[in-house]
Amino acid sequence: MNYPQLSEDYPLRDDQIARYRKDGFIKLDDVITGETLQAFREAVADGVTKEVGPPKGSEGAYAQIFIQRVNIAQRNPEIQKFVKAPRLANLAAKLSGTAVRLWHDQALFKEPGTGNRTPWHQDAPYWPHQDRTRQISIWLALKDATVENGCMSFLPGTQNLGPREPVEFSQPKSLEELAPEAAGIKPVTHELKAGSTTFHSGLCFHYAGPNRSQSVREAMVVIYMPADTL
Ligand SMILES: O=C(O)CCC(=O)C(=O)O
Repeated sequence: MNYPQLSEDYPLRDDQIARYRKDGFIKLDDVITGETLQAFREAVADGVTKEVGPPKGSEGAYAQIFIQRVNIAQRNPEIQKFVKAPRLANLAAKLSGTAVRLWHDQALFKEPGTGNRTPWHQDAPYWPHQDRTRQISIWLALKDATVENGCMSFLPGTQNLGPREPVEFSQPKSLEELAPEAAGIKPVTHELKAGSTTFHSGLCFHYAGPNRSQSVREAMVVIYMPADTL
């Protein structure tokens, strides 16, 4: 089936672009909606179940944070159709101000009970690129993301601090240790209804809370890098 929404442009405003560049993140509502959202969610949920089976519970500290399926779209044509949507790539390009290409995708499912807090971190320090300033991630809520089930929080302006050490998720560090200059900056927490998104810079510090709800927190993340990345 075809989903016309995937190739239609989202009505992004100039003030939203300016806000992303100032803060290093932005919330955009209703990026994927209706039957397109339903099909995207089903494709990812089915794909994750096929790859990992039913929830297994804890397997060490990292596994307790979330079920992570990196590049699931490469293994699953149904998911690929959504991950490669021009609507998503065009938003990433306009916000970051550069032509982009797909870097990777990941399904991140935080299980109830075992889904611990995702520690404060930046993304780009984990990546091998020469220039780490312009990567951008879309975090799409496949189901409503709330404080109770582990939505994301961001530290505005921290994309300007430059890359810090990559954080070992099983041995989290405090923000004071990672970025003492960020003391006093207030985190912004974004609950999202299904189909809404946050976009964040690969250098903006962020974390997600634990899942204290009764059901899985389902998110799909699509990460882009500048087209000329080496
Ligand atoms: O979903 C999460 O728990 C963390 C996601 C994250 O860190 C990211 O998308 O960069």
